[in-house]
Amino acid sequence: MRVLIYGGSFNPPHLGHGRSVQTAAEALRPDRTLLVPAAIPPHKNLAANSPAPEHRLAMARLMAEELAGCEASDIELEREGPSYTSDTMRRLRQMYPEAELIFLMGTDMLLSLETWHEPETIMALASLAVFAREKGREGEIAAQAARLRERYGATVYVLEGEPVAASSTQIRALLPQRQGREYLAEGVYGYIIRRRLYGAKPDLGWLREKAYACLKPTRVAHVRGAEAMARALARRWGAEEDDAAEAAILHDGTKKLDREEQLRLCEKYGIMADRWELANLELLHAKTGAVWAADEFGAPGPIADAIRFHTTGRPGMTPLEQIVYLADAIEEGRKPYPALAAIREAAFEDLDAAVELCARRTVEYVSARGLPLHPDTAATQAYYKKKLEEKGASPIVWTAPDE
Ligand code: DGI
Ligand code: FE
Ligand code: FE
Repeated sequence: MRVLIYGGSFNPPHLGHGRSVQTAAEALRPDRTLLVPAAIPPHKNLAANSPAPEHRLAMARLMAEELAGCEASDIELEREGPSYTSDTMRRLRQMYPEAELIFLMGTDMLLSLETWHEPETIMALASLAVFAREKGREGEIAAQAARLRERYGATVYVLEGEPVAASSTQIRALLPQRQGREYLAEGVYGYIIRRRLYGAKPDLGWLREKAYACLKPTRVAHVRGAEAMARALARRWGAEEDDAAEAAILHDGTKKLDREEQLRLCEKYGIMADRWELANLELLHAKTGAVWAADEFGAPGPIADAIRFHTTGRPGMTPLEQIVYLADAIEEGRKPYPALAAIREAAFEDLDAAVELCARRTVEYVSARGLPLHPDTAATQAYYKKKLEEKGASPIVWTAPDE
């Protein structure tokens, strides 16, 4: 039996790791392949914003699921203190008394092996495998392999093949820029975004794909329109454009759920539907959408709040909240309604005036249909009316042609 072992910080595990271990497995044909995330890597300090070992293990497991014949092992997380490879090999020897253990390592690890904790133990218990990858370092690698063989009786496999160029450091730097997804297994990327590990923000192409899959096909055009309008308003008002887009992409994510499903989400997330929301399901999706976006896609507070208040608004909205509230109401594909043109124009002139008019129109719309008015809508209209008066502006005069 042969067990291939690939240790590392896996911070995060990426497709470069995946390709390396697969290429090694093709050459060495192990019966088992283990990714072994270090709890506390002894050789280097983890970057400051590194997630807990449990997260790195969970991500290694998710990546392993997408690699044939590969699994992640928690053996280094079971131990206290630095994760010495020699201890890991002792443990693996107990688990696989008859097996050839093969420890896959990078060039620098091979070259520095003798400075590790108990290198003789590592080489006595395990064979070593290294890629002859780095151009110009083949000589160094061959010399070190020969030296370890001679001096310690080590078995060293020097493997052919050029693994993918990707580094965890580089990926960690890309994730907050909404980039880096192409270096990660799908499950790992989703895990990172959901928890916003490394300060990650979602790639918006990826997010659209995920969010649209939750919509009725007929609603996709509206959400696209809301994103475009949110972007235009964000540019106009100096808000972060991609954050506005993110909120818009997610804003109606629970809209298609029926009453029962909405209420199940309330229960799941421990939120209460108020009596207006229970009376009019149109209102509830804003509340469930916000917690859904936070839970599924890690939407941070300001974005979740913009979703939360996109239907009714609220007093004292942030610019982002105002932008999403208005973008939803005035996107290019909105079925025409009275005051649409006036709100659209106002949205680029004065955000407060536009929000006031939009809320005022909702009050009129709701009362014309005999629906109960949500107190948040009433409070929003009153708040912005007062705010306009305080800044010496007056609410937009607008009367429906038929009124
Ligand atoms: O989800 P969308 O259709 O894109 O738009 P939305 O989230 O703004 O929802 C609009 C619906 O919500 C519309 O049918 C009117 C309703 N609504 C908005 N404010 C109130 C309201 N319904 C009641 N009963 N009370 C309100 O204050
Ligand atoms: Fe909505
Ligand atoms: Fe909407």
